[in-house]
Amino acid sequence: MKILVINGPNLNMLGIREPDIYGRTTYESVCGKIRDYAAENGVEVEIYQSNHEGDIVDKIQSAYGKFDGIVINPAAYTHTSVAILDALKAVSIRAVEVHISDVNEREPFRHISYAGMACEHHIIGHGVDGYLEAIAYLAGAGS
Ligand code: CA2
Repeated sequence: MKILVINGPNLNMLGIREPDIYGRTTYESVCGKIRDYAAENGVEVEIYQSNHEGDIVDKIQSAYGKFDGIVINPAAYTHTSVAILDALKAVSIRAVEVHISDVNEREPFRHISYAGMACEHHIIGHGVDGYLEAIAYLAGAGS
């Protein structure tokens, strides 16, 4: 099974600022955890991060026919991007939405998720372990 993990804007800053919200694990460490977990579970994983909406759309489109699942944390684009929602719908790859923080307990503008409307499962507020739970879900369910 091949899973593409996509992270949106500023997630490359993890562990550097706002540790009270996003924890102290750096982005590189999160990527390491994801790679280790995937290898232990026989999953092939590619991790992608971009600060640019169109690049994320391009990456989702390029996954068509190549990946069995997408784990996506669109970060701030979660709450604004119909383009990312449409791209996820267009490729029709099983997708899981991850948020490190509990967006539903934060500002009202974080309560809407466009990308989430194309995802079959949502892991919200479980910290960076949410990425591993998402991989476990995709690898376990329907594989
Ligand atoms: O909780 C999440 O995973 C979010 O997707 C993170 C986004 C935020 O806009 C969403 O509402 C919820 C923000 C990612 C920015 O990450 C930072 C990391 C370190 C320092 C500052 C921002």
